[in-house]
Amino acid sequence: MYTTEMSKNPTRQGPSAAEPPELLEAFEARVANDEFIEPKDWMPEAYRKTLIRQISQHAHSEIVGMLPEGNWITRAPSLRRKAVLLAKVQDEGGHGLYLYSAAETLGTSRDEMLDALHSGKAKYSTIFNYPTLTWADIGAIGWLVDGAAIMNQVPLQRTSYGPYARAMVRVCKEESFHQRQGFEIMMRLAAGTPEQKAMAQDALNRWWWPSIMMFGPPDENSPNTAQSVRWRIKRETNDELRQKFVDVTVPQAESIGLTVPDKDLKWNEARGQYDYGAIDWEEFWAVVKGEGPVAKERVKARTEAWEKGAWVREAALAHAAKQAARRQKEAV
Ligand code: BYC
Repeated sequence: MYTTEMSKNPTRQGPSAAEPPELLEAFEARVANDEFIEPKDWMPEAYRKTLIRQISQHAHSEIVGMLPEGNWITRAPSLRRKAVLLAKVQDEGGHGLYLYSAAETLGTSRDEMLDALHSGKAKYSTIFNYPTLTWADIGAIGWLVDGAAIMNQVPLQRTSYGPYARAMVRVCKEESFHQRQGFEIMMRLAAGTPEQKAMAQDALNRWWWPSIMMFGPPDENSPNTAQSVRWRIKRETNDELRQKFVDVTVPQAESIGLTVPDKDLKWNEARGQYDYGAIDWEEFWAVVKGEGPVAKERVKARTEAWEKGAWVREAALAHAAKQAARRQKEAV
């Protein structure tokens, strides 16, 4: 089963005609009633597949997301910053594990999902295919990337699939600390020497547009949104979430004296929201297709980590087998 490739048609076509109408009707009614769907409940195949696609992509994003930040642990400017960053990167690893477990409840396996990541078939968030060039990038990731993640994931706490919704509760609490640590780094740099402030502004310049791309294509070009909203997998659309993120983040930038790199950004009194400039969707699709500045490096790093960790998996399995054998012996 492939996380990305497998799901294309059924998901976008909605429920298959072959599914028993009474089961489908009962399922739709439960979703409409805001009940959680649980692993052993009947669900349309396309619902299962789109969840595996989204949850596994999300899990991959968490573990690939450890790389750009992990890269700065040894270079963080103080022991406190190192400890905080180490804890944050460890949290992201934990998020990946909850999410892989949630996807496994839908009938896919960890090995299948990781195979799809390592072979380049699976997607993960475009944002992690950009490099972290300076310490300020770590601030920008926490502030903007975790900030965008929170905006996207808070509604997912009410997604219709129970295990995904429950995983999101803890993930969102942790992301909220992550966002604050990033903003605190940016705040300190922006209030520091002219060089430090310039470093913070440069990081904002490079991370702003990729961060607002993270929410996915505009609604009119988002093939999955309509069905996912109907099934209450997604509770808000890509554009709705992007707008909320812009509205919350622009005043934060202003409050620390930084400028959002968008000459068309302006408050729209009538809408009560910011208008923002055109997003470079060509760049977005190129990065989705694996052409991001450090895309190959990211997949290579994950593949090597998997291969080098083989002895740990083997040792854990051997230990579990020995324990099971001992328990069986004791039981007779
Ligand atoms: N990057 O129809 P659409 C984090 C793909 S990690 C790559 O709108 P959908 C963190 C999309 O998959 C945060 N691909 O799709 C970790 C689809 O292709 P397929 C990660 C993207 O699923 C460490 C196609 O474009 N968060 O928090 O309805 C450190 C059409 O799109 C992207 C999640 O994963 C993208 N940005 O909506 C710090 C949240 N956008 O699959 C922080 C959960 C779109 O049909 N995921 N594509 O071949 C979601 O909410 C949704 O899956 C998305 C996309 C909004 C991302």
